[in-house]
Amino acid sequence: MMQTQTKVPTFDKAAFQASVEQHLLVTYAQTPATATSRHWYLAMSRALADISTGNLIETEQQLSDQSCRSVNYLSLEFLIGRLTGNNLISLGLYEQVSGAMAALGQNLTDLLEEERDPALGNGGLGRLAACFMDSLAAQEFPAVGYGLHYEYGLFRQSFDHGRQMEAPDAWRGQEGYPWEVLRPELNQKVGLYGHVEVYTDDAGAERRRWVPGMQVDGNAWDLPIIGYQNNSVYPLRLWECRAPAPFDLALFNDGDYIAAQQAAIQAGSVTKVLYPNDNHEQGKTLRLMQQYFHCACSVADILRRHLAAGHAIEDLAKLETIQLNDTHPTIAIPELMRILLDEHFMSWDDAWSVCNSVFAYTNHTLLPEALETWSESLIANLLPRHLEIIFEINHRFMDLVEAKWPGNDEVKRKLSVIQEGNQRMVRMANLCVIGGYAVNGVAALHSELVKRDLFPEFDALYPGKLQNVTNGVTPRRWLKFCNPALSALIDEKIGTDWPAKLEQLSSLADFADDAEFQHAFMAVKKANKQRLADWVADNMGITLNTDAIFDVQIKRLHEYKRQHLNLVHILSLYHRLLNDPKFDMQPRVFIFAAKAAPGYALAKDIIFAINKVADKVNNDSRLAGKLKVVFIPDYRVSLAEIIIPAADVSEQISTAGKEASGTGNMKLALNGALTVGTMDGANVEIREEVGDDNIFIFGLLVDEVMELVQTGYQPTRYYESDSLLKASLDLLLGDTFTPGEPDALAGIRHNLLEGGDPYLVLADFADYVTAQERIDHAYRDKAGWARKAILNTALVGKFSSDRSIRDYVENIWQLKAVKR
Ligand code: 26W
Repeated sequence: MMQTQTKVPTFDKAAFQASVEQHLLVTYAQTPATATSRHWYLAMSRALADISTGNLIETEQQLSDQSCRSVNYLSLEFLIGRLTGNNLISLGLYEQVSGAMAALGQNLTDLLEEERDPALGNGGLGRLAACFMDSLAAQEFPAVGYGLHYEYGLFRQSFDHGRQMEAPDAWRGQEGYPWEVLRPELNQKVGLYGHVEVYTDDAGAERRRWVPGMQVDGNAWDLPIIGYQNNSVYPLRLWECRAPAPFDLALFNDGDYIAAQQAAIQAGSVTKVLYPNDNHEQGKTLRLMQQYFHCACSVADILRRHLAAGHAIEDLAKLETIQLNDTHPTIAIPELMRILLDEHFMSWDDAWSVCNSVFAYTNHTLLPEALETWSESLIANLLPRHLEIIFEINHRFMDLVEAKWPGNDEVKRKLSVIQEGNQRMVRMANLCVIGGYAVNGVAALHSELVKRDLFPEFDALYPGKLQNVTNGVTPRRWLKFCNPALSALIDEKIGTDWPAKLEQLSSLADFADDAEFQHAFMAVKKANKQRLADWVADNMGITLNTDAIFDVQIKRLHEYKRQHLNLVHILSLYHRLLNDPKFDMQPRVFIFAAKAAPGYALAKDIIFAINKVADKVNNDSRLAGKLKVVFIPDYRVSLAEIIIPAADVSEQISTAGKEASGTGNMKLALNGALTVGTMDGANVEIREEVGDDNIFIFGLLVDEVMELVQTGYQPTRYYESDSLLKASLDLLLGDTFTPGEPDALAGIRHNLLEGGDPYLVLADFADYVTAQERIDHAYRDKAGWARKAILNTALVGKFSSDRSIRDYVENIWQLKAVKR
């Protein structure tokens, strides 16, 4: 097949081997005789990082010299996953390095397993940021990612008698992470606390400035984002907070030495740990410190680059745009205003017009408990000058609202950045919409709901500001790297350009009915199922039948994602297998993986329940192996890379209107899994692409959900009138699954009945069961299933994050690609 010429650096095997051995000795104090696999992995990765650091510096220089417009992607989370294997693919060096290491007596696949996942994110939002960085570099759209260098990433999860336990995640290990490079010349100083000083400048004008109560250091760590076979390398710049030397602190604290040490200890903990909440906001002071620290370092670094390249501050928006990944970095808006006003002495209007054309904001959720608000008093204490600026922004905005809707106090109350009440709160999303030039949702349906339900007045006030950019995933990690067998098969059929041009997969549709291709495709699926089954056998001691349907639900544990709907369906299968002699089903393995926020009791109860049901079902000989349930512990990117290629069925079963997009749904479909899903998030667009015959849609639509809730949803009605549902839920009573511990699972049933079932599990149950029966029947037709699976892979090219990034570039950021 045709192949285009790719730019790959020439590889000098002997020099590379020498570099690895040099790192082994000099960086890790090992000889080939003493080195473990881990040492070899570290030394090899350092040797590779040496190559990419050179390219990083050269790319930076080129972009600065050529005055290229760039995007700054600000995110509190980048869930990058392991870098070494993926970077080898991007560098185009996988085969060569494999050979070079083999000659040193080392197996590359084993070495790659030594890498710990950098888990600097919770879930979808953090992983999206990682895919976007990959796609920016792949297409050479100038970009810098700005995040935090957490000492501990997302907690490690284990199960103790079925219950989630959390342990700290020291992702860098004792030796440090081999891909990161410290950039001391980029360090920043960040103020906190203190007061606002009014003074008279030389021209006699009254001015205001912030006098911080203390200062902390921001150290910059760069991780290389390596463009796919193009030699461009962009920085993912992660800030680490360090307490400054006590001497400085003592000054700031009026000589109170002990208090200064206390403050230093507090400052040292700002970037200690990633907050483990997903879609739930808690309002903790340390979290606001993290957010401000992140924004202060990043905005200062953006301005440093801009000014160092010789540009005027007034021209900032010509060269830089700042994308806010959800509201977590919102404080960057008043921070930039503060710098423009108080340090560059710009007028309010000039400063505001710069801000207004620099910032854009992505909304990732409509859940009210996830929309960030910060108490006014907390901000007043930590960031007094920023609060003044927020008030001024709001004051001027209220004039705009008054002009549009004269005398309408209700709309003012609704749109105001300040939420009134006994504790006044600052609404970060409102500040983002007012302070930026674009706002986007993350899937077509979600963006419509942002306009219709969340921000209708903003949409009227600023026509065109509210947009959609449908999410995507990087095909390099989520197909080429994680599914090498399928990738090789695709290469054979359509050539090797698809990882950078995923639309090309559509020509695979021509082979959907080709029996030979169907066999090859399903043989790959089977081998991937075996790889997962081996992992489960080795790590969990559970044997899986690879002829069974592998049915996968992998995502954070949350009520709105409805892992408990899946559970109640499993209970219904258990009930039918034991009580209905006429009932038959295709053998099925239900695979779960999910972390619950440590403070989310019901989510943890659902994990416990699934584990307990698994214990019982997996060992019940009456089921003749038809039903297995596996909850894989410690879900993370590297596990997703094993599970996704092995999936037959992808569970995307959120209550309609609640899942903004989903991205696991895209990865699973890309790897040939069939979706069972609601009309929610990007499922809607997946259905549009693959067609109704190749997806199993069920459940209430968004408007039906809303109407049912408004007219008074009564879950007990469903319970009373559906005997299968009743029998299934009642299995949660007693001690069927928790011998000696009766009613240990009853809390979930209670939540669904007396608790009102806030996510309408019972309302969707019957239709879900029907969809699952359709899956069961479809799987019996081997050729029919193969056809559907192939068409899923073939028809989801739209969901490449390369396309998402092009949408951002064309509709929001207005960047030009810069080739190296
Ligand atoms: C402040 C607490 C908090 C923490 C994280 C609130 C909200 C979040 C995130 C916005 C949650 C999140 O990851 N949202 C997910 O974003 C994905 C990428 O756009 C979407 O695909 C998911 O549907 C959405 O749940």
